[in-house]
Amino acid sequence: MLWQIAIAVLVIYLIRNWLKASLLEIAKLPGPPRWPIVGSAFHFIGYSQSELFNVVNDLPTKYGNRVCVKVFNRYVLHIYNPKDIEIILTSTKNISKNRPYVFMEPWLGTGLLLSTGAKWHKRRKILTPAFHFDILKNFARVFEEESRALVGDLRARLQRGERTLDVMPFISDYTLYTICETAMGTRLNSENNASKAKYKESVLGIGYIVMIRLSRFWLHSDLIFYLSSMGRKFKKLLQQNFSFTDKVIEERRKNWVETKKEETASGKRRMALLDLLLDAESKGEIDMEGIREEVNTFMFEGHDTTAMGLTFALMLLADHEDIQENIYEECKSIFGDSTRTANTSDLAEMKYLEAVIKESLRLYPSVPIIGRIITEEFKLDNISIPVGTEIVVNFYNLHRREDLFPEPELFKPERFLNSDKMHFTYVPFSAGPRNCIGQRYAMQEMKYMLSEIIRHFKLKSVVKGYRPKLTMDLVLRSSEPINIEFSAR
Ligand code: HEM
Ligand SMILES: *[C@@H]1O[C@H](CO)[C@@H](O)[C@H](O)[C@H]1NC(C)=O
Ligand SMILES: *[C@@H]1O[C@H](CO)[C@@H](O)[C@H](O)[C@H]1NC(C)=O
Ligand SMILES: *[C@@H]1O[C@H](CO)[C@@H](O)[C@H](O)[C@H]1NC(C)=O
Ligand SMILES: *[C@@H]1O[C@H](CO)[C@@H](O)[C@H](O)[C@H]1NC(C)=O
Ligand SMILES: CC(=O)N[C@H]1CO[C@H](CO)[C@@H](O)[C@@H]1O
Repeated sequence: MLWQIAIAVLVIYLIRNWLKASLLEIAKLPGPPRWPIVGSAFHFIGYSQSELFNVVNDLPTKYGNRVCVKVFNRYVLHIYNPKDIEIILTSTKNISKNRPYVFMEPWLGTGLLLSTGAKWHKRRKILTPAFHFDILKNFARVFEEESRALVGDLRARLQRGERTLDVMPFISDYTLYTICETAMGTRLNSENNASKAKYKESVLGIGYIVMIRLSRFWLHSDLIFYLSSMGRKFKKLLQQNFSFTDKVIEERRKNWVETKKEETASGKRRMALLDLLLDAESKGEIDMEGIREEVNTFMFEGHDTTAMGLTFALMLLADHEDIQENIYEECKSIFGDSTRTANTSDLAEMKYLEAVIKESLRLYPSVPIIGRIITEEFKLDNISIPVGTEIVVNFYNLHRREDLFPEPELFKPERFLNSDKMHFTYVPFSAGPRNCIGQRYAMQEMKYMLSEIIRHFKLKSVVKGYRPKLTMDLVLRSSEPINIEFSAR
């Protein structure tokens, strides 16, 4: 008798929930087929990581510019209209991150990227000075050295007869050196070569596992996930990862007291990001766990995004020799016959190169998709969006909307020459309070490296017009190597 009542109560509860949910206005929006209770959970199962990226990108083609995906009792709203995107990105209230980010937490902690509320505010305040214009100027020396070293490395390869190069792993070594030396004040060398390689490997592994976990709802529970082989592997990867960051922190801590004395004495205050964190620690504003979160966050965001940005830019340039020539001519007008490395005032003159980078980030935004969870009810036109709804903003699709960017698949830097400001139709660095804190840093680094490469080499694609299969975790990736042929100018 008792269990019969229990079942009856359960059924009534489920029906009531189902009715209530189906009355929601967002539930009436188009989306993949929904089943009772599970919703569209099965729509995303059984795909590889790269197929999954395609399934997500097909949503607007199939269902329009506001798509509702129901997964069990969660509603995920995918938006593609600039106006809707503006409302979400400029909101100062609903700035919490959604589910995929939660799966990243064991790794990035609640560092700047993932945190919310008061903690996020406080951290953003501590860290914003690390990207001040004057600090970036101080980084110029590192950017110059590293872009020169990169060219030297490429030259040495050519002399050994290695003309073709898989660019992604090569470039990401340099962006990792650069973030370590600028933000962390720690120089990587052959001594920590092995832990660097392991670190990069674990970043890729972690990203892969998070995405697969996302598409398999039964792995969403921590209990089940950590019992699975994937969860165990995840744990192992995290440890490799932590040992590398811990080394970087320890090294800086050793040198920090000395450096601080010296710099205060010489009146030269150059607080790199990690210095700011150590300084905040001495004032009791952050603890070691907090420092580790931020170092992991910045080490990852600061090297992987620019590495992918540079990789896709090089791929597109290799296919467009005329655009390479335009960059070369621009450099020639700036440097004449001099072979000196660029400095910051030279970079300011590289307008064409800037348009090239922007166009490349339009087609291949390093962070292709972001998400939020709504903490206060609001309206999109006449549709009310209840608390708890997850919002997904897909920059990759937005940037390829034919009505916003005619012939969207074509690589045309001219789009960004003398163009009006693109109001929320082009947002590779996001916008609003949670925009990319490293935006200027990233543009500077990419300009340094690309100009130095194009000044010294001609690039050719191994297969003309080749476009790799894409995949994503937090960052947009190619699931196949991108090989480019280099020859000296
Ligand atoms: C091409 C390069 C880059 C692109 C396209 C890019 C893009 C983005 C985007 C779209 C976001 C918003 C993420 C979200 O709302 O979930 C973001 C946030 C962030 N980025 Fe970048 N990024 C780049 C380079 C960098 C670099 C070089 C750094 C550090 C040195 C960095 C550090 C961060 C941090 C810490 C956040 C979180 C900010 C916050 O929530 O307050 N990024 N980035
Ligand atoms: C977020 O909260 C604010 C303040 O309550 C509200 O006005 C706004 O419409 C909400 N949603 C968005 C996406 O801005
Ligand atoms: C770093 O390790 C890789 C292999 O993991 C090796 O090919 C490379 O030569 C090493 N570089 C240095 C500077 O030791
Ligand atoms: C960059 O180099 C040029 C030419 O040597 C020089 O005129 C300019 O002042 C330099 N700018 C900076 C910021 O060092
Ligand atoms: C919102 O407005 C559109 C047309 O303006 C209409 O088609 C739609 O049914 C309305 N939705 C709701 C939930 O009222
Ligand atoms: C925070 C954390 O788990 N750190 C670990 C990093 O990895 C080393 C060994 O690889 C462990 O000793 C740390 O405890």
